Amino acid sequence: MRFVPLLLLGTLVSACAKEGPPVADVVSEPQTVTVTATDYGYQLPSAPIKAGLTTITLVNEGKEIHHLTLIRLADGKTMSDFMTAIETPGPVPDWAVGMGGPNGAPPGGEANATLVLESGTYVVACFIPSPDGVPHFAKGMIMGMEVQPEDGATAALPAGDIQVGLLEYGFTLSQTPMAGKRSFTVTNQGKEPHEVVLVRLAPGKTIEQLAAWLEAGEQGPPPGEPIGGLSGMNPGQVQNFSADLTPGTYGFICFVPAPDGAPHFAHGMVATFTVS
Ligand SMILES: [Cu+2]
Repeated sequence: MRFVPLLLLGTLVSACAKEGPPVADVVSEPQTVTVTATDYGYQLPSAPIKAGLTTITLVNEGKEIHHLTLIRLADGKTMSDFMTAIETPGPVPDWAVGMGGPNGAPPGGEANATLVLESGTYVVACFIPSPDGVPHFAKGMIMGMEVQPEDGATAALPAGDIQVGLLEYGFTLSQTPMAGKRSFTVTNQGKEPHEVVLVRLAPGKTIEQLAAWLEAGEQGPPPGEPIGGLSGMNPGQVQNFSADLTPGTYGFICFVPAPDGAPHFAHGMVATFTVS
């Protein structure tokens, strides 16, 4: 195994020598976009958002848990087309593609997502339900967002500390995370859209108890709290998120509905791990 890094290095060096762009042209720092969430709305930055490697931070100033789901609309489709489509029961149309975004921002906290943004027209929306059962987007937490073409070369998505796979129906982890600030690279390896919510469980509580609590509209004492993750991603999507991990028990969970209408966690899409 000790030869692998040397071989990889050799491959990278020769690839750069042949076709790599000059170092000065590569933008290595991601564009940063900060979005504020309230009960129930978003405040997007006033500066234009460009395509390319981007970190979106969702700052939750509300009293409820929020997320930001990026939905890219096919060319020619509008926000009002999307509003009409989601009022119709059944699957989301093919022209609206779930492209992740920061998930599971606790009240007073934040969540982040790093991704290579494509230019185009997006809808940003929160699908988390309130205690009354009404999802936040139906209370106004939905808006359009334009992403302009990038200026030049952009960096690729960096590899995170831990690789996470999403599939029907479960999670794979390349390793158990250690305490500290950790970055996760999440790939949807399945055939359906998936999300990941990272939760820190309260002592003695299970991920199933937390799922039931969230589904019931966060009533009663919380069995844990979300500390980040990535919103609904279509198959093939890859994004990063980071979270500060203190020793304790954590879980991953997916709430995306399956074709039978049941959320993925009810089909077993949960995972638990202990950070020491
Ligand atoms: Cu899922």
